[in-house]
Amino acid sequence: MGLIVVSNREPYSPVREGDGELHWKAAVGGLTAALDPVLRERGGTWIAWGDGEREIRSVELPPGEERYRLERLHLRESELQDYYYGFSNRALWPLSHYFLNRVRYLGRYWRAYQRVNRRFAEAVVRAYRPGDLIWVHDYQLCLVPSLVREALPEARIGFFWHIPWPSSEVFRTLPWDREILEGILGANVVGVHVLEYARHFRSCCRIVLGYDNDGRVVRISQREVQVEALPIGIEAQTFVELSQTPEVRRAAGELRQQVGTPFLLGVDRLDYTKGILERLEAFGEYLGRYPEAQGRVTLVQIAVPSREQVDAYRQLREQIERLVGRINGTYGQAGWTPVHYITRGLDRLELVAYYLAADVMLVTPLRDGLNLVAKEFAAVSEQGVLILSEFAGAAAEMHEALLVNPYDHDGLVRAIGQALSMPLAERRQRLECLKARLRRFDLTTWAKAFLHALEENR
Ligand code: GDG
Repeated sequence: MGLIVVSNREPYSPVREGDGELHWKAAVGGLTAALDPVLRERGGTWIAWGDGEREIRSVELPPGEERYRLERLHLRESELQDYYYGFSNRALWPLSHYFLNRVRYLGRYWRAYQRVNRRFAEAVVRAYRPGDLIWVHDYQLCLVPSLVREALPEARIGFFWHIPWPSSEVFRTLPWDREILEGILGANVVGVHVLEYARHFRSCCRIVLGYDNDGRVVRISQREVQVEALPIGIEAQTFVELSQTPEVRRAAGELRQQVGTPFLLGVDRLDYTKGILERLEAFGEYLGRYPEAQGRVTLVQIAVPSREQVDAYRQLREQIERLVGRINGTYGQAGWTPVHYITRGLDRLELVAYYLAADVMLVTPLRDGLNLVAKEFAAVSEQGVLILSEFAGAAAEMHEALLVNPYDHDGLVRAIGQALSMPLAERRQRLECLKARLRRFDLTTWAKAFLHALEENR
């Protein structure tokens, strides 16, 4: 039985080197890491938006091994604007993260979203062979399950939603709430990260569509849809191995020397959901309240710009830059800069070196589907402290972190103090518990558990 994976982003991107030759580079991120090995093993097709190299519609991957086929859908610039930057990132993204003040529900966006989802569904139908499993990913592709179901009533279709599922009171503000739900319910199995999201999803199905639910199942007249809470894991072993290489240990040592003080670390896509401003404000406040900390602790914030075509992201970047300037201007001294702010993406080795070198990791999103950074840090760190927002899905399984409410300014300031003064034995003990769980439920376990649920579904 083959597997068909459907996602907005490609698992490998085409890159032209200086010599003009084309190379396929594995994309950074969980999805490629999780599903590339499964597809290598089972064979099949990955369908995604082909970003660049428009004449290449199909390619065998991974380079040199040719175990599965990537089908690339080319989108017109206007389609990309309205389907991706528009409906996906100006409607569904803020809606699901409870940012109703940022949503834009435009008919133009919705029409493009329908059109592009239809093209993805057609590609699935073309690639399908009887017995294949189909696994559709994320909020950009909600309509694909039902569109494929219409053409292939017997197909086994899974859908995984990687971001939070909001309360029905919030979800109902979407003018196309019914259509989105019906789209997803074309699947046999719907996966989300945590129980709370599964509960919200089922109650949306009841309140918006009038479908009953019974335990984990949503009942539709002819069928049942299984809703599973399956938090994604990371390649824990790979992260640990990387952190033990001489290169990374050397880089971590150099970083500690260069920063010159113990340091707090933030690593995020530059996104308003990640709570970067609130975190910076809390750090500024901490320095103001405890003058003895000035010159003795630093915040390193890595914020990789994303979705810069959306105004909200550009504005946020400016706000962050102003605030960093203000804190550094207020508290900086010769030889010490309070906030080191980095917007360049790091390669994986560098990132792991930062995790290893940091004293405290600040993962304080206002809302986050899961948050992989929290898991990566806990896998790598040997004596650091993880401060984690209770509004990140990861908090449901990482009880040994210092859990904080990122909206509670004073609480955040206190947590910084508590983390910096935590005894070594306690830090190690908390990390040990976190690491044990990360090893047990890693990325491979996650992919296998979902596919198992899909195979077993009747
Ligand atoms: C969505 C959901 C859910 C970051 N900077 C660099 C870099 N990264 C990597 C991290 C991590 C990934 O990017 C970010 O993952 P997150 O989970 O933190 O956040 P989203 O991108 O918003 O992901 C989220 C996830 O989907 C999976 O379901 O957890 O809730 O929003 O892996 O390491 N990697 C490198 N350089 C960087 O500078 N190499």
